[in-house]
Amino acid sequence: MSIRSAEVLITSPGRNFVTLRITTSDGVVGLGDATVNGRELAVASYLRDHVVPLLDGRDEARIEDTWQYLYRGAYWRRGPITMAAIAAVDMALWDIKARVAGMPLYQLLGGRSRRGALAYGHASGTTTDALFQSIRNHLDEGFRAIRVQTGVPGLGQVYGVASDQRAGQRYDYEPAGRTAVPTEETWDTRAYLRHVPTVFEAVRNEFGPELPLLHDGHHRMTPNQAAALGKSLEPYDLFWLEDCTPAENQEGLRRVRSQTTTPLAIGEVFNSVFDYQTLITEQLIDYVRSAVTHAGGITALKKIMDFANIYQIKSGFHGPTDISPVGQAAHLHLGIALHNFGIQEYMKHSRDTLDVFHTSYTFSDGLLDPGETPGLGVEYDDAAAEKFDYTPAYLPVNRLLDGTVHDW
Ligand code: EZ4
Ligand code: CO
Repeated sequence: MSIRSAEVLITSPGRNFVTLRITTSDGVVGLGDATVNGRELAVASYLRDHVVPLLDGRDEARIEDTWQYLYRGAYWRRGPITMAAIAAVDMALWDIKARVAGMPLYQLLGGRSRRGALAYGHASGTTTDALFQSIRNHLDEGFRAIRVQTGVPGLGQVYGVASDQRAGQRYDYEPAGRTAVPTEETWDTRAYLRHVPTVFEAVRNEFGPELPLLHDGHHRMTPNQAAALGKSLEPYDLFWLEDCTPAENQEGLRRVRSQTTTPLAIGEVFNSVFDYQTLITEQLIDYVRSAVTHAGGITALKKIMDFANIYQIKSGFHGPTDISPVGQAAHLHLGIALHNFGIQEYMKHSRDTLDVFHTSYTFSDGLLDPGETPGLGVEYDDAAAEKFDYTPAYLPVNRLLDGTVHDW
């Protein structure tokens, strides 16, 4: 058998997705996710113009060799676009290998290590009442761990917080609002640092000590500010504080780590094991946040996790709705098999998205399961996909009160 064709598929059921579909000479089909939110067409071009021509006739069984060929062979290494393109090829080849074997992919990755993958959902509110209601909705849906994001008094729209919680509105569909240029938000770190501990105190008082609570700082703090926030949240026993400082500077986490026992998660914008080298070997973090889609695929993410396992660092793979159901399925196959699985982010995809991507993973009693369908367990519905034309959409941009562009 060999690779007969590779197609780059773009669809936009509420938000944009780039998918690679590889078909073998025997007609076996594999899918890979290549979506980079807000920069989708760059990956599509990288794949179409520079990767697809190299795949024709290759042995689809040689996954490691193909990974190395695309990574080392390009000479230009790393970066989100390159690594998402490699990831898509890697996922599709694992999908094919498992379909040929007639097994769900997790069996080829070592088999089941647990009953299910603990998931967390995203609660948010501009007010305490709205936040409590959002948490209750998630508990009713079966979530057993919850991320808490909150508005900040005096600021307007804050990314990660649905602006209007009525009618179940969700923030992840808002940035896909399809504006020609990004919307802009205003940020004040001091106001945020004063407010967040009061919110966690209220949530603990209302929901008790057991519920695992997570929080995302979205790279907005300096190491010193992050250390202060970590300390002030210690009484509320967070499961993790995510992306507390800008991700480029690994050494910055030393200051945070030495000052607080609040567990730290980082890495959703990372795309290589080298982005984690200091963080892992110095045990500066507790959770790896990478997505299979942005870190070079299953092959690469498994290596990061095996490296992390030596240092008792666990997984917390990035699972927002801009990771397609193909990428999310890959997280579940890897997560169920890894020894050092921690938790899986889970934002349910929209009905339209699930009409395009038919999934076989399940969610019950707080746990996700990849299911028993051979391969990744996702089918792409071309007829449904064609109904949704690509439309540019951007994540927002953050500015300080004086107008300075800030991290977000
Ligand atoms: O900003 O998915 O933890 N989740 C997040 C997400 C990311 C988006 C980026 O595309 O921080 O909301
Ligand atoms: Co995040």
